[in-house]
Formats: sequence, structure tokens, C-alpha cells
Amino acid sequence: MFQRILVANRGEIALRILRACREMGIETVAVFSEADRGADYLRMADESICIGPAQAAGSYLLIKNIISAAEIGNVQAIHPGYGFLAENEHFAEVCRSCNIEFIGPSVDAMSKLGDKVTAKEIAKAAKVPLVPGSDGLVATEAEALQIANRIGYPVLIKATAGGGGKGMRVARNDISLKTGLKQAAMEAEKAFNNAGVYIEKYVENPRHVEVQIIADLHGEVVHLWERDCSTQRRHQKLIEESPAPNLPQAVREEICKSAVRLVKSAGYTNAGTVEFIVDKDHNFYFIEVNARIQVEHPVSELVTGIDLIQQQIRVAAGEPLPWKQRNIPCNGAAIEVRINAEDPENDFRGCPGRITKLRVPGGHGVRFDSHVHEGYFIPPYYDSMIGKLIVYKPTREEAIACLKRCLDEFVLEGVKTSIPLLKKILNQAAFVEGRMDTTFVEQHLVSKT
Ligand code: MV4
Repeated sequence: MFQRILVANRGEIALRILRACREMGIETVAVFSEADRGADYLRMADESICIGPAQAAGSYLLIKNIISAAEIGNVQAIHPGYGFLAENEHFAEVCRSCNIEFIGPSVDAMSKLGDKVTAKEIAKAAKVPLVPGSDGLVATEAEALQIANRIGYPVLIKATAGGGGKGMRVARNDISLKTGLKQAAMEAEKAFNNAGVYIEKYVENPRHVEVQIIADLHGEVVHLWERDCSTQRRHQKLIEESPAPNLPQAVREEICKSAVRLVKSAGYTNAGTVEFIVDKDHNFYFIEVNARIQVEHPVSELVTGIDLIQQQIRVAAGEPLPWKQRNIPCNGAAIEVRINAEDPENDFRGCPGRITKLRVPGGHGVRFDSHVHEGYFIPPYYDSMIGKLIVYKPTREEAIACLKRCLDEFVLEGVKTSIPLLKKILNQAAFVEGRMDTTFVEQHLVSKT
């Protein structure tokens, strides 16, 4: 096992990893930017090292600074958390060439799954259902028109280097397909340095269901069941839960088994998520793999009883998975809401500033994963998420009641937050009845623009 790990991240996930390491008896090195200097959570580390200015491009995203800190800190491994460098192949490669373990998948698996067209090829070979669409990249306008007319409109144009909704275009006829194709390719070239695009049938109002998996270095892969992450706006998840409500047990088992087949045939290791969309008739389709630990991992931890961060560290150190699939339960219902410092009156833009008053709810089945405290200053340089409130109860109904109570109990003054929006969502019939899809927040609760 590793004796000393560097945490290449900030905020709540840095604290989550520092806590896991402390429990495992692993020493930690934290890194911080000028904006995070003196932050409370850094005291949980054995050592902390400044890696640059507030702007992430010069600190949390700057590989040479992180590697320098790892050398100075004398660590054997780096945990990247999520965001920043978590899915950066080059970073993983540099870590390992410096003889520092990157706590995540191999470079080969990352690059194969990071390219959506290649990921779809692997999924197809593993008999994982795909949305009908182009066989690989579309090379010409004529080819795109031919495919669209075969599968029927509407279609969705996606960037092979994309993900998380970046550079997608819906086309409902030949004319919008032609313009969308050019726009998507240009956007993809600019954003990812890769203009490659492909086409899929556009599934209207889908649910977003994703499967948590973890794989060891000895060929064993297990899933930790699924999460429903349909409650989102503009590709920002707001609420995630496990198990997914109203998903027939047979469908659920098929989705989870599909995810394991895909991960096995990609030779993927460590923790990851296989993302699917599910249509009204419960047909499910593979969308992409997220090659990292995700924000919403706690709901899977609660229903299974497994500490995913600890397990990531164990498998990265070469330990075999300690359970078989049949020993991984899914008990009760867990729901997470993201507390963001954002201003609903100003287009939900980040709302940096000082937290002048904070009272965090507690009680049976309540978990709050956050690095913030009363007096904490939310810097303007990073994303707006300041914490995650997660509840765990025997039933979904009880979890919703608990979540409502917690949000009523929450006191957070000084900055505007997502709490009022979350309360509204919890009172929506579509949510209470588990009939959410990826469009319901935008359709019913906030303007679409
Ligand atoms: C889709 C889709 C409908 N049809 N693909 C958006 C992010 C990326 N991960 C995949 N996404 C979608 N792909 C087809 N063929 C709808 C979405 C989608 C979505 C998916 C998951 C969660 C939220 C979403 C919000 C809007 C669109």
C-alpha cells in the first residue's frame, strides 16, 4: 500500500480524499493555489504545497507544478479527484513516467474511451446497445444526409472528442443538418483540437442513468448499481440518486451487466461511470464513459456500503477487489443535492463571496460533504459547487421527506445558493413520482434561455 499520496485537487473532493487517506493510515500532501492559501481543509493534510496563482491554468491544471509538488512531497501516488486533470491522458502518462502512480485508469483505456467514436466501437463489440447512427465519423455532408434520412429526423450531431454536452447540435431537417454539421465541427476543432463529429438519432426527453463500476488490476470488474442523474439544467446535474426510481428490475440488471461488459472489454481499471440514456419505453443506450470518480459517487457508497475513494486507492496499489458481484447489495435509497453558490436572478452564474452564517443540517441518514464553514470566502476562480447534501433512508419517500427537512433547516447567508431551486424541484410531481427526465427542470422551473 502507498505510504504517501498527493491530492491534486481542491475543495470538497480534496477534503473527501484527505479524509479517506487519514482513515487508511496514508500520509497526504495537499496542493493549493494562491486563492486557496490558508483554507481550513488543508489542515487535514500532513503537508501542503502552493502550486501557483488563483487561475487554475497556472496551478490546478499545470502539470509541471503538480509533478514538482509530488517530487518535493515525496509521494508514491496522485489522486486527481474530478475535473481539472482527472481525465487528462498526458497527465496520467507523465505521472507514471515519473514513477508516481496515477490513481485512475491506464492511459490506453483513457484514450480509447475518451474518444467517443472509439468508445462506441468497443461498446458495439461488447453487445452494449447503441443509439442508431453513423458508423464512426461522418466525413462528408452527403454521407450525413444519407444517414439522417435512413435513421430519420431528429438527429443529434456530436463531437467525438466532446462529452458532457459540449459541441452538440440537434437537427430536425436537411437544412439544419447541413449548418449544424459545419457549426459542430468548427466548435469541436476550437474546443478540442479535433473536428471529428458523428451522428445519432436524437432521443427526445431521455432519462440519464449511469452505472458505477470499479475494476482491479487483475481483471475483476464489479458494478455498484446505477444512479439516476436526470435532474439537471444545462448539463449541470442538480440531484442524483440511487437506485433509479421506476426502472424495471430486469432493465436495471441489463444496464448494469452491459456496463461491466464494456469496461471489461476496454481493459479499464479503477473507478469509472458508464453513462446511458433511457427512453420512455425503457430502452437504454450507451452514451459515454466517465473515466474518473464523479461528484455523485456518495449515493452509490450509501446504498452499497462501499467507500469508493478508499477502494480506488486500494486497486491502484494492486490489491484485488475484496468482493464478488453477488455480495454488493443495493439497500435503501440515497439522494444527493448539489449546493452551489449561484444567483438564480443572474442566470445562475457563480456567486462568489463570504459565507457570513452557516448552520448545516444533521440527523439520521444525513451526510454533508463540503469544505466550507462560517466565514469561508468562496473564491471566484473555480466552479460554483460548495457542497453536497446526501440523505440515506430505507425508502425513496423517506429520503425525499428527509431532504426537504434538511433544506428547510439549512442556513447559509452571505451568498445566493441553489437551495431555493432544489426545494422547488422536490415539490414537483414529476420528481416526487420519479418521472424525471433530462428536460423537466428547464421545462417547468427555469427559463430555457
Ligand atoms: C443524447 C441525447 C439524446 N439523444 N444522445 C448530453 C451530454 C452527453 N453526455 C450526452 N447527452 C445527450 N445525448 C442522443 N442520441 C440527450 C443528451 C442529453 C443529456 C444526457 C444526459 C444528461 C443530460 C442531458 C441533457 C441534455 C441532453
